[in-house]
Amino acid sequence: MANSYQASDITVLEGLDAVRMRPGMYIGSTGSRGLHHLIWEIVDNAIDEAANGFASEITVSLNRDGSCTVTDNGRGIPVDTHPKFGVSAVEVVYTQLHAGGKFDNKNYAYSGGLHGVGASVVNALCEWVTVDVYRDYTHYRQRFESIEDKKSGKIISGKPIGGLETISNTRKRGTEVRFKPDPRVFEETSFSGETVRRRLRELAYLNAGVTFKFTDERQKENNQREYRYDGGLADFVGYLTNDKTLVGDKILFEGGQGEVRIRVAMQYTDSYTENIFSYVNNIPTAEGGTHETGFKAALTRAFNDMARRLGALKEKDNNLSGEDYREGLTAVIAANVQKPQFEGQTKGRLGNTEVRPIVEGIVYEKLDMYFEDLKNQAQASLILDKAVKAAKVREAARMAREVARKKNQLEAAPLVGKLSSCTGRDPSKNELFIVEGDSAGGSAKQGRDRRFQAILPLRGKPLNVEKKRIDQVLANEEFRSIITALGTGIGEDFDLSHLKYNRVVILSDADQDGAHIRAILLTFFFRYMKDLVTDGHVFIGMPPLYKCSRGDKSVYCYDDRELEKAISKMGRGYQLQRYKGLGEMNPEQLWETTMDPDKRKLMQVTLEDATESERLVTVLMGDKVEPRREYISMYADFNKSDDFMEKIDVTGGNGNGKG
Ligand code: 28F
Repeated sequence: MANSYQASDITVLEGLDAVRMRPGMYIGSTGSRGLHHLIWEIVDNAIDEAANGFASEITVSLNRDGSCTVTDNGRGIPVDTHPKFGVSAVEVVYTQLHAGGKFDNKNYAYSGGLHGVGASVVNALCEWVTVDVYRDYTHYRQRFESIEDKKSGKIISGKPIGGLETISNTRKRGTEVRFKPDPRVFEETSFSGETVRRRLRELAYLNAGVTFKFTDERQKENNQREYRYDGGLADFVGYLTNDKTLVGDKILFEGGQGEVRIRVAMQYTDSYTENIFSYVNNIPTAEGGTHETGFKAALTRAFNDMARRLGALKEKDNNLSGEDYREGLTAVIAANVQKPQFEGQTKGRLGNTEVRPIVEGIVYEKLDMYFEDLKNQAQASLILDKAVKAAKVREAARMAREVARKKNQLEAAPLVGKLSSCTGRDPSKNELFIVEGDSAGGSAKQGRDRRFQAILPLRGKPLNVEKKRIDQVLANEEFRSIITALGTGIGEDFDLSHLKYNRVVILSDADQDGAHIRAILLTFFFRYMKDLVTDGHVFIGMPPLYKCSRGDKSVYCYDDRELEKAISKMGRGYQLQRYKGLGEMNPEQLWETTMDPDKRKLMQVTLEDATESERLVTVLMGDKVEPRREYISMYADFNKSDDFMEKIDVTGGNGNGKG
């Protein structure tokens, strides 16, 4: 049969060409996240060397020629000839998909997890790769290229160019890998310095004592950063809470059983929200998973047992809920699992069921020991008092919701009154525009497509929820109308399946007030409806800043760059209108520039970096004035009013139904 495979075909297929044919299988996408996975793959191998105790410093440089260089000061990849393949271990590691040795325990195939696909996948998707090994007082080098065969037009991926060369003697030790992503694979091949810098800082927190050095050769100045945290996770929670008022000391512990290891750092603060950041093998699990549920179950059980022991709970009292004990808690949970299975929309949830009971056992035992210790009694009472108060407030809030629900014919009337709902009944098609100001709300109501677009005008600035308890949030008219309109409930009651609108679009002016209202609404969604954000339902509407017209020709410009282009195209004698606010546009203009799915631009809000977003929400919206003033003076560029947006990782997207 012509199409039967011989053994050789299978090895060829298994080769790097298979990777280039279906890159998404190995790195998830060929967009920005997939591009940056090339860096994380190589950095992972350097971190392995550090985790095994052989390296202490890892450097990453983004070079002017578009390549990236990663180095470590470890033992250096072995250079001896591999018995099975007859080439150096370096060549094996970079040309065989399932290279043996230290990488065995990583799940290679893109089985939902975007991780541990190995260095050879990086090689397959790059124009060229050079590997320098400094080992046994000798400097070796091997080069690989992906070249297009002129005759057949086929590309041979990651081909070794010559063997492993001996360059010179050296006293250096370690491995240096330089690689240039292949523009024939990636639409965009320029790395984001900010993305790399933030991830290296996070890796430094997760790998105590290892120095991470970052250089962005493409920036003129201020392009070097160095991160090293000897306190590891303890320093991480310190960073996450350093703008909050602390309650009690840090609680630190770690443990392991079988193939699972867990490290935990906890810090209570006087804020009302819980911030738990969990990781598996250094990979953020924003959607949680079995390690996180194990941790939460143990925490609830340990605190309820302690509450009864200390008499804070009487025999007849019900247990307090996990939510009560987690109010004001910032915690980092770092699990290490041999064969992690990642699930969920962005593969950010750990699925391994065996992990939950192991983590629950370790965390319960460690917390029980910690609070048995006499020196921690004071802290125990602080946490219990907070939890008892939180339970009372939660009960009050539940009553408030009950009352609201019971009277919702009356109560909800004014709220629904404010809402101009749409005629369509299919949530997957419907959109809710939350519009700043009545005049803009009026234009939006008239300009919209009422079949699938609902309008909820906001009167003035809503309450800043960062400093408020849940009952105060529920008491606020603006938020009550949003909660009622969305239909999901909030906090513990939140249920995404009740969402009435697939897209929630924040429409506010392009000025400071607009940015502040956007920030408050995003804080509210981030704190009380986080899955609305992580599930990709929250968007920022982008009204035009200018209208450039000449004669009967007119162009809407959405930023200064577009304006310059429009002006240069129009030449002299053009008219320029600067839109100060949405209210200045008539319904027709508002529709065609900002609401028409075929013409508008929406920015989808994603929580790429939850830790950073969390800290920024605290700094900007928290009640400690000093950090906010210092932050605003350092970072906010008032001309670019979306400065805050940049920080919350609003990733650009057309959002007109395709995204
Ligand atoms: C910049 C990226 O890739 N560092 C690495 C090592 C060290 C060893 C190793 C790597 C054995 C045969 C699989 C050295 N000596 N940084 C890196 N450092 N790989 S990758 O071994 C590879 C395995 O093939 C190493 C003794 N044992 C292991």
